[in-house]
Amino acid sequence: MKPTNTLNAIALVVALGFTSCGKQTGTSQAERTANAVASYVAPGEKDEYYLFYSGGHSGQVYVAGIPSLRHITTIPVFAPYPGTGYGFDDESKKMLGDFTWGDVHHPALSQTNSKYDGRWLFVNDNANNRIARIDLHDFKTHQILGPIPNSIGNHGSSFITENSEYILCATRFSVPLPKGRVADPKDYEKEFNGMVSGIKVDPKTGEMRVGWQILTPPFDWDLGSTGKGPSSGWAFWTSYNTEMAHDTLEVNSTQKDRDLAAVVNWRAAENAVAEGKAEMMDGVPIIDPAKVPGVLYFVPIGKSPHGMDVDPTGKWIVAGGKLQPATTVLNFEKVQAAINNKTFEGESRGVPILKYEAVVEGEVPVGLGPLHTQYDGKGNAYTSMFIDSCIVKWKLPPWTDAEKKDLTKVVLDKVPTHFSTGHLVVAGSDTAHPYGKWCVAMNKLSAGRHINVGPSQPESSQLIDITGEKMKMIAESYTEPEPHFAQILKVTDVQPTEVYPKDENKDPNAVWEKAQSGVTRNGNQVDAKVMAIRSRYNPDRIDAQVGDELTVHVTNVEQTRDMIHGFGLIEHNINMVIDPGETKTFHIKLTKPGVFPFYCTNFCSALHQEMQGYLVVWKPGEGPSGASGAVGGTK
Ligand code: RUQ
Ligand code: CUA
Repeated sequence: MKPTNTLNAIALVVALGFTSCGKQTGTSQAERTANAVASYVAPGEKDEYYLFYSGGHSGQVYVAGIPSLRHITTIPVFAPYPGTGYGFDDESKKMLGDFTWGDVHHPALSQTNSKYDGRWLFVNDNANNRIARIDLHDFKTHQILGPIPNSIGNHGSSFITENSEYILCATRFSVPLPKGRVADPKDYEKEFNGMVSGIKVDPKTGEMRVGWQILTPPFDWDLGSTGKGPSSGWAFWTSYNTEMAHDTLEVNSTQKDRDLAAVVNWRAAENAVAEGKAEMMDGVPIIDPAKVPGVLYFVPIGKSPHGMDVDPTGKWIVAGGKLQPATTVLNFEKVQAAINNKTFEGESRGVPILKYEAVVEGEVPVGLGPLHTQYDGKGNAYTSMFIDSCIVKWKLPPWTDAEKKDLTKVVLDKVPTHFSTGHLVVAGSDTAHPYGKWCVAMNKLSAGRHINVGPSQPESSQLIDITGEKMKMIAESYTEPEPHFAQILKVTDVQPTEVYPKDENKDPNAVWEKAQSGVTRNGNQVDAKVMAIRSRYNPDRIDAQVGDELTVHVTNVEQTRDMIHGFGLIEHNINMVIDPGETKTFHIKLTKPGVFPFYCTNFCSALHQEMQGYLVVWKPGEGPSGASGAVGGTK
């Protein structure tokens, strides 16, 4: 079919509301009971898995339990979150920089030997070109890297390598480089550049830094995946807009019958940089693939694809072509052979394009709008169908001759979803050892699936049991906006701390007993070291003057699980939440005289309400001890 015809056909299908998956049939009472039991986590019992899902433009990561699908916590990342005081204390404020939002897309759990190691969770920010690290030892954000130089629209990440050596990223948008240079978008093809970035991860601390970058044509890079086993050291991304259009992309970027995927040899990139083959731009070594052969190749794949997923064996790479009713399965062995034998069908900006017929294993007719594929480690693939609204289970190669002749034979099962499933996640799919068992479909449109709460309709996710031959729809739940992908981790594969042990608190301003606490003045700098304990602050009075720079360090000296204290300061936009054993600091310039109460925001005891104090801001020259009035409060 010609592209326009395909588009028309799809438009017609969408307009008619026809889906090949059909409507979900009513479930019998016995099935309802069985499904309810399967997802029921009784009071006092706990879930078996964590679901970490991206919160899109809410800037956060959400944690739900599986199988209950209950929302358990929110991990604030790129946006302030008053619930945990994130974005109010000095440290988290500094991490957020000047931004108050991010667009979280694809979380990645750290891996060792292609298995989740329960150490870190990385997430990318499509909007402000950043990447963040959440430490699973306390489920908090500890680093935000970026904006990444020479990179715009950090969408094609976070894809982690088998031993967490790198987070690999590719740009969704292209601009003239270096950043800040201006060229007319009409000269897009000539003047604009995309980029692949290797973000190096410190194996001990998880600290990230920009390692190197590879210059690419201005295609819009989309989802990617890293290699393992035979494809170890490689990474893959789909793209749209290989037409290199700069306007009306809906039409102009859907002209060609195929788009190009990137095949990146990241080990070769690392070596090329070590051998001095890169040039510096904005402090980063950049490889021009036209000058350094062997680092980057292109492969034609289905039209306007989205997901690109390497299977657990590392042999098969599946791309979903949203505007083609099939997934494209690439054979990595054939990719290697085509590279070695130079079986090319052209080039783009000096980068060879591998011949499609030489690398493809087959096009599996899964239905309309294949978007993203996951694996159970038992030879099965699960693809989300955006247009058909369903999940399709199909069999990975190797295929029999009969199957090869008619690939409809490898399509095993379909389960309807509601509606327009974007992403799906199978537990552990991106490792060499998936947990299997559960699949979560993250639906783009809930379209009336929840009780009516007005036009801003909540998203929905659905839990599917994939243990049997046929998939089983088990449960459905509200999802925070806007899920773009998720990771599932077995609860027993991570051991988060429940309090910060006192002897691990290295904050020089921590105070553990009354004698250490107090207020001191140095010029116009007023420093308060406050101890928080059930249910009082010590000191509970801070005196200062208008014009002073006030720094307050609050230590929660509790070593008891869930004994959290807060510090809310009236009319100063200060809200800190301090976990047991933690010290947090805020800094403000005092600009208005008055008496401002501060109080504990977290319910901590029967006398929680009594946990309060006063910040007394005197007019200059006034105060209890004259012009420099700063007292330590009551002891
Ligand atoms: S993505 S649809 Cu980053 Cu698929 Cu959102
Ligand atoms: Cu401390 Cu409430």
